[in-house]
Amino acid sequence: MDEIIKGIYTGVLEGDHDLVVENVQQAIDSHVNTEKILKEGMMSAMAEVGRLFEESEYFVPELLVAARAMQGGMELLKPLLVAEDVEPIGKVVLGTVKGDLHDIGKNLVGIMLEGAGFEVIDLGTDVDAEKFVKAVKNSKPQILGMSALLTTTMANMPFVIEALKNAGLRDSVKIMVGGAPITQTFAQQIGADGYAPDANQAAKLLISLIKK
Ligand code: B1M
Repeated sequence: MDEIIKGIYTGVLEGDHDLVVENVQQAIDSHVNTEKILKEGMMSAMAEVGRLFEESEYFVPELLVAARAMQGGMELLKPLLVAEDVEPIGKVVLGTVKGDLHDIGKNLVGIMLEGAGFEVIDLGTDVDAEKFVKAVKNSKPQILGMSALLTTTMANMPFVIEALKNAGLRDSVKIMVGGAPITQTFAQQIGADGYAPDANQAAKLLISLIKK
């Protein structure tokens, strides 16, 4: 691992926001590939943070500082990933489901979708069915994207789909779901139109859904 990527990795792992920001900026200035910064620097460190949490070596405070450090790096990367001054090819309403506060993956999906030319309306985290329905009604997106990181909160996804049906809006949007515990089988079981395992695939999936 080269020094800059190592600095980013260590910064996320140790929750050192300044170290991440400093090294991401250096990586950008040195024209290091954006995907390398994201995957080898930040995402692999976050996977290690998750492992340490599982092993009870890290606790919630360590997760929080690691997340803050990663968000700092992502803010610097965002302008490189987002398409500017282009006519949007579609509109997406995005949110993390009720009871779930994890937003790094969802934010990354949002950035990649913006990069692919979509207008993204981000409802944030802990979004209940009523708020999703209201956003679909008011903003009329072609796609609704739901993220969940907990096995407990993924169970809230079907309630959103049910609420859309009850509001007579289910056929007006395609539904994409994702997040670490979500699988293609789960997506099919709950009646979603698509599942993407990561942010890159999410952009590809959306383009194919919108063409349908
Ligand atoms: Co939490 N947490 N956490 N956490 N956390 C996990 C998810 C966990 C797996 C850790 C572990 O045990 N190894 C575990 C869940 C276990 C389970 O349910 N099976 C867990 C737990 C238990 C908890 C708490 C319950 C801990 C507690 O309080 N005791 C608590 C719950 C709080 C709540 O939400 N109500 C909690 C809290 C937190 C923090 C708030 C401290 C913090 C989040 C901060 C934030 O997001 N702003 C946090 C963190 C950081 C994590 C880990 C370490 C990292 C998550 C992350 O950001 N990954 C995580 C362990 C892990 O993932 N290895 C863990 C990086 C991100 C880029 O990946 O989010 O997977 P990811 O997103 C990917 C894909 O999943 C996909 O694309 C993304 C990019 O490629 N994707 C989509 C995501 N959404 C998508 C939507 C799509 C398509 C693709 O379409 C719409």
